[in-house]
Amino acid sequence: MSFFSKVQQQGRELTGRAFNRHLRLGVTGLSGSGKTAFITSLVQQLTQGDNAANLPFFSVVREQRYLGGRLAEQRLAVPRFPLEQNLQCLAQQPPVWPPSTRLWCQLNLQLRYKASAGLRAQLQTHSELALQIVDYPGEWLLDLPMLDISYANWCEFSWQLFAKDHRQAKAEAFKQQLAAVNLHDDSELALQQLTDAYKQLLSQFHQTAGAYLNQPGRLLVPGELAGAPMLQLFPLLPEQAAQDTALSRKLAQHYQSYCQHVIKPFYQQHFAALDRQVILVDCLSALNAGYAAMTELQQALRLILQSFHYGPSGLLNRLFKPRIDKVLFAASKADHVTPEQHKALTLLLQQLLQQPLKHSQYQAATTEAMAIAAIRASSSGFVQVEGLPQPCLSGTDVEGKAMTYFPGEVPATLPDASLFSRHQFSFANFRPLPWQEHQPLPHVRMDHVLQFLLGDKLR
Ligand SMILES: Nc1nc2c(ncn2[C@@H]2O[C@H](COP(=O)(O)OP(=O)(O)OP(=O)(O)O)[C@@H](O)[C@H]2O)c(=O)[nH]1
Ligand SMILES: [Mg+2]
Repeated sequence: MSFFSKVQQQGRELTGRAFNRHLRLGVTGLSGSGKTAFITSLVQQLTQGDNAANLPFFSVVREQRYLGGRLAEQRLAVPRFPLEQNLQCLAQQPPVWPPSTRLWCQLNLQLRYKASAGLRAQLQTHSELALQIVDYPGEWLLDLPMLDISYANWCEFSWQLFAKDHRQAKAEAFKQQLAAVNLHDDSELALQQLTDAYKQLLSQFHQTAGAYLNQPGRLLVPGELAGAPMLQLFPLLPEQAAQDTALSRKLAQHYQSYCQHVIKPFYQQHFAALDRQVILVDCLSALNAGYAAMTELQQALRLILQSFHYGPSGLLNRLFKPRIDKVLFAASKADHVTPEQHKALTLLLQQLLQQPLKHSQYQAATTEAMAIAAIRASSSGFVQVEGLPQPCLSGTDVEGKAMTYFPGEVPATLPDASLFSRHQFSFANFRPLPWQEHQPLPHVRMDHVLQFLLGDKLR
């Protein structure tokens, strides 16, 4: 794109922002929390599912003022969110979930509607809202907290984490390898060998249910950075990091470069200018994984959420310092439990987020919490047990076996360690329901999601 058209496009974005016709939606969540499924569903609902029977709570649709959504053009150099490929996965027989995200990508939507009242309703046949959504590998999100600490502090933090029950045994071999290392050898070969060992450990953690905090994220999903020297990065033992040696100096340098040249630009490009945010949390998988997983999930969310700016967006703010004015906390995959458990799931999510929510910065933003399924993969009903109706779910498990069962209750408060020693949660995963292209995707509460995120902008 030429300099002139780039400036023109940025100008259009600024004007749109000033007049509130441009909205950047941030979809935030750890790897596997359901970001890609959420974006796929949201876009599909806005472009093909826009009827009142499918989205009864979305007022612009219910009031028959929604004229439709279409994918807008975007810069050719910007990777595009693979909407069509994701929908193809879901339309396959048997259907499969869209793959995990390996690179960042973006989608622009143009929503057309009739204004409900005021000057715009009288003067214009229709109004438009541009919606921009970005997707990225969840692993990268966990790098944001690294910006706030030094290399030595990161080593301290990492080894405290690796001492936890669900990690300790796995970290032992790498710990021993480090303990025997020559701290004066900062050669390429030594660095690469240790990085490879750490990378292996990170992959093991990544496959451990409930081990969320794996840094640096690019070591797991390097994207375009594969082979870059600053990815030679691992945490020395804290007492080693505190010494001024060739190895600790080199690693501190790589850490600095990683923060400066990878995390900061990623943050500035994709997160610093968000208007609204959805934070997806997969509470049910954490419950399945046990107490240590729940605490680590809470810690990860607290660290991540410190990186965002919240507050009302006045005109000047909107132009020069966009702030997030609405945040939706969504417990994802609510179709893994029966509907009467959704209330408890929402309460559990609120408890999990209690610390970040208490933080004063949120008080300036409007927040809401709900249990949702971006793509519903089960249907709910009742079976008679000893003459009494008992709620149940039916669906197909990942191996293709049909199941009808009661998945169990969701605790409405954060369970303590003793509950996990007495009880094993086991909320199962489902294969997506059979679906035909151009039909609305089945969901739970995506109409509430759309109303909360976009309702006021489409009035
Ligand atoms: N039943 C059900 N499962 C879901 C839903 N959304 C996501 N899933 C499951 O969760 C898995 C991960 O979802 P993704 O959307 O790929 O998660 P992500 O946050 O994009 O993950 P990364 O790309 O790795 O960061 C899917 O493969 C599904 O198995 C949902 O609404 N209902
Ligand atoms: Mg994804």
